[in-house]
Amino acid sequence: MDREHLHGTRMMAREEQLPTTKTKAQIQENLELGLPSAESIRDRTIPLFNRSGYRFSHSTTLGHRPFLADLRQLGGQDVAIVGAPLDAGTTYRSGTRFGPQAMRDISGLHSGYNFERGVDLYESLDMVDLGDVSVIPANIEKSFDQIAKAVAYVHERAVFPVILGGDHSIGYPDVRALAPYVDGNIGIIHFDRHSDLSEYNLDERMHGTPFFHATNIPNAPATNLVQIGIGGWTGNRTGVKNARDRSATVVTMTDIDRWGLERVCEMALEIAWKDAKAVFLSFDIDSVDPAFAPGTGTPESGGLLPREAFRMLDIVTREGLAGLEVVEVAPPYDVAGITSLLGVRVVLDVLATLVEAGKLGTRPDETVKADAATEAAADQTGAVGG
Ligand SMILES: [Mn+2]
Repeated sequence: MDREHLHGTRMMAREEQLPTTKTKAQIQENLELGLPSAESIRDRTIPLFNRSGYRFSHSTTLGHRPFLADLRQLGGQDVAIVGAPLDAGTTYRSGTRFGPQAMRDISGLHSGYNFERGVDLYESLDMVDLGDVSVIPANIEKSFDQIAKAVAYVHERAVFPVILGGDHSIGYPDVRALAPYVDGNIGIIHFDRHSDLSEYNLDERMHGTPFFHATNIPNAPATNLVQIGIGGWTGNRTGVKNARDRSATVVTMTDIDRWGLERVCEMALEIAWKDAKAVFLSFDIDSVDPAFAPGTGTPESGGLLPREAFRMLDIVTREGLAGLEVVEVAPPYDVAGITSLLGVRVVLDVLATLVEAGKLGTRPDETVKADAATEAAADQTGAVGG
């Protein structure tokens, strides 16, 4: 027996005979629908937005909103959901690449209607899910380029982006994407147990570094950065030095206990909006106590209660936002999907406040008026439905 008699040898020859016609057509279609990748991506068959379901599934959408397969159709909608399934930035426990998928799955529980708030989000907002950005798992800088280009495209089309992380390193490309579209300064309101202001973790830009690099962007000064919920034993000293040097505002859990939620949030609004034209909201799920949000890479006890987080989000969101990211949901450590559920809740609550505040979509009272007008018109024409 020699090499030629091996099944492996025959199958190597066979592979060359297999057609590639449909694969090539699919690649071409994915590039057209999903747009070309960032310049740093050498493999030009990879689209900016993953259209194939390859590797990270997006078999469902957030809240069963329509999946916008063709990115060229973006524009005119109110909200675009963008998955950033990245965990290359995690320094210890990875798993956030499954965050977007888990949040989309559990979001099937929701109807878009909230009795307590008197809002039907899906009546008030035209929401689409764009699926996931094609991130490059082994290269965080290329992933940043991809996420920044994808989210910038959403801003360019004047749609409000909701970015589902992903680890917190995506905070940097998310702000980088926004910066060119704001004619003035950007404020950042950042919920977290960790200040994420180091220049590097382990010699690279990782999930403890986003706000160092974001606040290097000329129109995103650290003086407009407010960090809420910081504390515990997983912080590091280099980030604190940077916060001090750059005059960032750090609100600890002790501050929240001492001054109360309302006063802390009013102050956060003042600082974030001071001489700023837009505010970006970055919500790290680990700002909530791990009793309620165990599915995260760097849990830290003594965080916010969910009801505290909801009240605070309602206050800091009222003046409007230019974008939202929910990061650090790591499903491998989750229990019964409660962390993913909380992540979805943050998205829906923030959107509800933006709607109620008249900052996004159609306010509930306007929806009611429009319905009444439609019914009145229908009455007049006699075309009344059942
Ligand atoms: Mn954190």
